[in-house]
Amino acid sequence: DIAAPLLPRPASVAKFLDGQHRLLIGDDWVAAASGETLDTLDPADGTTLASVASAGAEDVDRAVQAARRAFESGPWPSMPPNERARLIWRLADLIEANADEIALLESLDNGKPVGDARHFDLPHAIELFRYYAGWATKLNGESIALSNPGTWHAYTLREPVGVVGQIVPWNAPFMIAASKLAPALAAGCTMILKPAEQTPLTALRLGQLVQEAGFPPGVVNILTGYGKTAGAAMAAHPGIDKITFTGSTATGREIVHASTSNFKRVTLELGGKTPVIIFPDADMEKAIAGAARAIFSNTGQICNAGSRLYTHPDVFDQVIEGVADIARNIRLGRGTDPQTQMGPVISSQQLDRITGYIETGQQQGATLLSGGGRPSGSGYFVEPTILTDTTHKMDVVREEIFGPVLCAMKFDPEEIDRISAEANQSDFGLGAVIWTRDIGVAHGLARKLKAGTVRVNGGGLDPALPFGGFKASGWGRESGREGIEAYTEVKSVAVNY
Ligand code: TXE
Repeated sequence: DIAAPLLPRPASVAKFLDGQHRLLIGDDWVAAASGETLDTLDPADGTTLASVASAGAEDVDRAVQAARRAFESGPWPSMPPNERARLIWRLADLIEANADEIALLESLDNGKPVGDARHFDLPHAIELFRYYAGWATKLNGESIALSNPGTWHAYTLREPVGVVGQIVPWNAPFMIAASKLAPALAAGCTMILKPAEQTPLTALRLGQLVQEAGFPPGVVNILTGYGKTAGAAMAAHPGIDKITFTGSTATGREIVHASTSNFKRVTLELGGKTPVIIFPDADMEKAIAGAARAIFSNTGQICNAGSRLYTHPDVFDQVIEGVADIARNIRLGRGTDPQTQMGPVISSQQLDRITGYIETGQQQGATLLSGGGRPSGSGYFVEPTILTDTTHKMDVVREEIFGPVLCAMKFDPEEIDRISAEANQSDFGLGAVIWTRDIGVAHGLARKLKAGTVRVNGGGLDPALPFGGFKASGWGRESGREGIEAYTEVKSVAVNY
């Protein structure tokens, strides 16, 4: 069994796990109306970590009422923005003070290496709260220059959209929850957050910190529960004004259909199939390490994981040998073990899905260059895997695998248009990565790629940078100015003087 024995858990984490895990509705932690619970598992060994309340339609209804009261008659939207900003900043401070504990909980629940949670997910989440705390006082409308002015003038207001439902996946639970809560809070919305059933724990810890920070009751409500019950009830509920969702394209489609009940505003951050394009003039050492990181970080469970590698024929062998060498040396293990470089995937379903893709890929003609195996044991582990001889006809190249599986291809170097055409040959359009020292190639290609984010030579993630996708990768953007404006309605006011 490759999962090392469990390390002793710090007292605060053990206490949290042993406690009750209920729903935060208004100012109270309550059981689900049905009394039902669901178990969250440790993906490193399949054992139960904790049981949490499993919310149903009735609980969604109660949470909507609490959020509606807080929005219509509570102090939140009418609170001076600088006071809202202070509360959001206080929440960031509390998260920072508890970051070790939250990172460990995230690692236990999701399986990711605790160092990744502590040094990537948590700092980014904290920065998101601080970045958006600043926006609370800067959300302006405009004075409008009319095309046919008379004795009147006009301006726009940006008002909070209202009660927001936020549905979060399991791959980066705390960070993605932060990316939805922070702008919604700054805009003056009230919200119902639903973490994924596989990873409910850090959202519940966040709920405790929201209370400790002193947010008015009902501003943040947290419902743990299944997608088909709690999530679907949120998407359909007429009392919710906006849904923001990160997850699969199929579920995104269901949410869109359900949300037409009252024409909710909808923001969707869905799947991806990010191309990584390597030119021969690139800094090869960095490009190879970057290509490996892009697909193996978080065990490949990243919406913009670099799952399609396009390499110039002259450096193809060097690149894939380099990436394969890294892959063979990645240390798999339990996320809470500080030696671990790659944790398990989230669930037995995801494990079956990923190994299924690796098999189908080979049946359809791909060559397994490295990995492909499942280490023995009860955890949901899969080796970092590289497939070559892949083509656009294969499922592994077209569909999101959401695991550590790279499809390596050569691009035709004749013209830049052909390279972008191949990279764009996908239903998705979330991210794209370019490695080159030629600024003409970099900027020229960046314009041609149909992707919400283009990274050249390893640029990263930032709260100020809009994030989202073209095509089937979603609707709208999170982060940056666009990310907070998505939580507002624009109102035009015309005044005859
Ligand atoms: O996702 P779902 P799943 C992709 C990835 C993965 C696949 C399946 O390809 O292999 O999705 O994962 C809630 N109404 N991504 O099935 O179903 C659910 O409870 C409302 C990409 O786990 O999309 C959870 O909170 N909500 C991705 C959230 O949706 C519903 C991250 C995500 O679950 C619902 C995760 C419904 N009918 C998976 N059904 C990314 N873009 O980063 C489920 N949910």
